[in-house]
Amino acid sequence: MCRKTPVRITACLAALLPVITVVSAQSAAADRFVANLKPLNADKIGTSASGTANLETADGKRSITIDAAGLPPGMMHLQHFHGFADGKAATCPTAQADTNGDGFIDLLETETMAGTTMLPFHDQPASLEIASDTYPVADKNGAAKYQHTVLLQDVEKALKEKFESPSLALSSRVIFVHGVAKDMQLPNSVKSLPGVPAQVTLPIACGKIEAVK
Ligand SMILES: [Cu+2]
Repeated sequence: MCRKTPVRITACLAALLPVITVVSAQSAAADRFVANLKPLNADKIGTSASGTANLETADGKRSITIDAAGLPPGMMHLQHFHGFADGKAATCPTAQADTNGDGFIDLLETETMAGTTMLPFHDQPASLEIASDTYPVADKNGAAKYQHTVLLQDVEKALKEKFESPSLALSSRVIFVHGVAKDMQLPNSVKSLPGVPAQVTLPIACGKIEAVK
């Protein structure tokens, strides 16, 4: 029982403190997004890549974690979110994306459904530089882990300048992981960016980013 003596009042306040802390933690809930990465071109490349991406905002920073497995081992893999500058919803390509019918869904064939390469997941996402040697490297078992935190305002500013995109619009983006071994034989019909071998850009996994409620 709380009697009105100074000592008792302090004890009563102390008993209330944990309740107050819990309430404030709930009101500051972070926004979270996930993408379940599913294999692309698996039947052609002989490995089935998959994984999970988590994107979480707190205190003006966005932390991104991508755990992938089944990747071609012992090599670096480009990974980005792709989307449309006008905010139209991007989707992962289906078999219909293989417009030249060669059995591969190459980078250029993803554009109708998934838009263009926007935000890279390497050591400097806000640079928006696609060419980098700091993308994650798959270990000998084909597993790769990426963890990075960016200032939300830096990324939003960069995307706005390059794409005139009003916001991150994460729910309208898809994440791609790319790349097969450089000595893998691919038909000439598999297209890539100018000057970049198709082995580097071939999509091997894709996942739509979705808000976690
Ligand atoms: Cu990409």
